[in-house]
Amino acid sequence: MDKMKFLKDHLDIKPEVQEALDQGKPVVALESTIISHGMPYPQNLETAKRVEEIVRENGAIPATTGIINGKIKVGLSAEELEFMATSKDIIKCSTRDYPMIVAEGYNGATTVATSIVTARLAGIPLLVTGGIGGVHRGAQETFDISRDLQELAGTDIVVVCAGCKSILDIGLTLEYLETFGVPVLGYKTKDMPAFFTEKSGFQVDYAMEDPEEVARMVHTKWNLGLDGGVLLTNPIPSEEAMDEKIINKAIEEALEEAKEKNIHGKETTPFLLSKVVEVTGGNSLKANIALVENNARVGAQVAVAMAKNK
Ligand code: PSU
Ligand code: MN
Repeated sequence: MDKMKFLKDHLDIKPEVQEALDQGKPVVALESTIISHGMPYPQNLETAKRVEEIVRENGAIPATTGIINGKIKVGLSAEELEFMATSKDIIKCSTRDYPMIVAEGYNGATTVATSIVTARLAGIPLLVTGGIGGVHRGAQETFDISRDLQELAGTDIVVVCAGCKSILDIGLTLEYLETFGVPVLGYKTKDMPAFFTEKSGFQVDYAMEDPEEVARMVHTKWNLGLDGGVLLTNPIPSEEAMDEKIINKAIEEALEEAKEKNIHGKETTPFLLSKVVEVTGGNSLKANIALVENNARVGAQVAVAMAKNK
């Protein structure tokens, strides 16, 4: 089988993204599970568009990833973005689902894991998301560890996120990343953020003062032959952060209900996320949008610094 020919037929990189890549200009990859399964319409579409705008305002080209009719998209048109935001016929695509969705011509929303796979195919070294998946609470029993961590560990990429929600076991997630050699950086902070709040109670490995410092660190890693990803955690802006007690209570409630209903597998994360939104009456959605926008700004600035520092 000719791999090059296969990719030519199945990988659809938007011309402006390909042009930027050819010229060594900064590109920011973006995921689509947050659009199709992570936020309600119309906020999902508005946020996806705004995030792309912010990436441009900060000097980089946005490349939202997704799979439409089996075509792997790197950069979506306005119509495709709208499709990802409104269609009910979109599978949450993690790594094990990816070949099936492409082979059968289905639609797939890319998680962090498959956005990394897609960015790797296209040659994009930076991805912006809201929150990364990780080691779930009780993983000692369930073995529920997001594929996001493995793809991050095995790919030369920087993933910018606002930490992870405490629907996960943040301590175990950090241990797992340490085992796989993934540096966890804090953007202007030594505190590991917890998505809705600025602090999780855990520390990151290193605080980074500016995008240039991140770029220097990342290129040093790769030049040393230390292949694999870097996680840059960027805390939610303090004025947007949620009250820790309220959010923790919502998460506890969500976890309880998931247990009662025996929710498991790929349904777990979307179930917990939508429960939290329900329990907090939409306040968490507002915070979610603010932190994703903030990640887009920092991610684009880091992509610019990485393109300069090559
Ligand atoms: N965590 C969030 N918001 C999200 C997700 C996780 O706070 O939208 C999504 C991301 O797409 C992430 C995926 O890659 O869920 C992880 O799912 P799982 O735990 O099933 O691997
Ligand atoms: Mn899982």
